Amino acid sequence: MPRHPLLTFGVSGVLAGVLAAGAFAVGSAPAQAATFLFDRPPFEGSDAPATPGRQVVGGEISIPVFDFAQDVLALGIAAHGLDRPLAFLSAEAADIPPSGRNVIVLRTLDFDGDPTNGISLNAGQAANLIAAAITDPGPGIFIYFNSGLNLPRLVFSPDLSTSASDLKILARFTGLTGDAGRAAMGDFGAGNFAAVPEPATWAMLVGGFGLVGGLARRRTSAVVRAA
Ligand SMILES: [Ca+2]
Repeated sequence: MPRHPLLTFGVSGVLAGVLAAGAFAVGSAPAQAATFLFDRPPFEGSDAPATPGRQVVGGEISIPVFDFAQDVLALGIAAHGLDRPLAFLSAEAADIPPSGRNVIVLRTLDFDGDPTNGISLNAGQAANLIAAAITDPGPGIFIYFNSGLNLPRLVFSPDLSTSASDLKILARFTGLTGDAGRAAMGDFGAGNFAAVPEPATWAMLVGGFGLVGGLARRRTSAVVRAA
């Protein structure tokens, strides 16, 4: 990084402006937003691609605190084969349309809708409920409430429309357990999800923005990279 006197001066001046504007606008330090970044190929290091068929691959990260007002679950575009924009839906399984949605918060909590045999749902059963509704092939992510672990989990599927696709559990929300956790399923919104460029592209973008962008971003957000 060249240390050009004019660049240093320019950055300092802009930063001072940002800090002053922030102080006037907010009056106190803003809460720090977190971005949970999933930008590695989801089945990297597993045998799922070689032997496909509803394999739930481990390695999920734990998210103890999730701020619904500002935190983001970010998926690498190429790593997850995302060929279209993210389209959010929070709904019961019966209300999932056959196409057009690839980010789903599944509000259904029971795999068979029969409470007399217990309320039970795992990742494969959740994926089955979604696949039964969706007919348009394509990758996507969903969040469901796991009855055994008693918390929500974030899952990637290379094809939401089939019950034969492999699954990769990306994260578990360890701070959202029990009834409070089930109620919090309704708090997820479209703003909590994003598709992001791969690391190389990301680096180019940040480089394009320059040092100002990098410093500003670092000050206002924390990025948690999930392997
Ligand atoms: Ca049941």
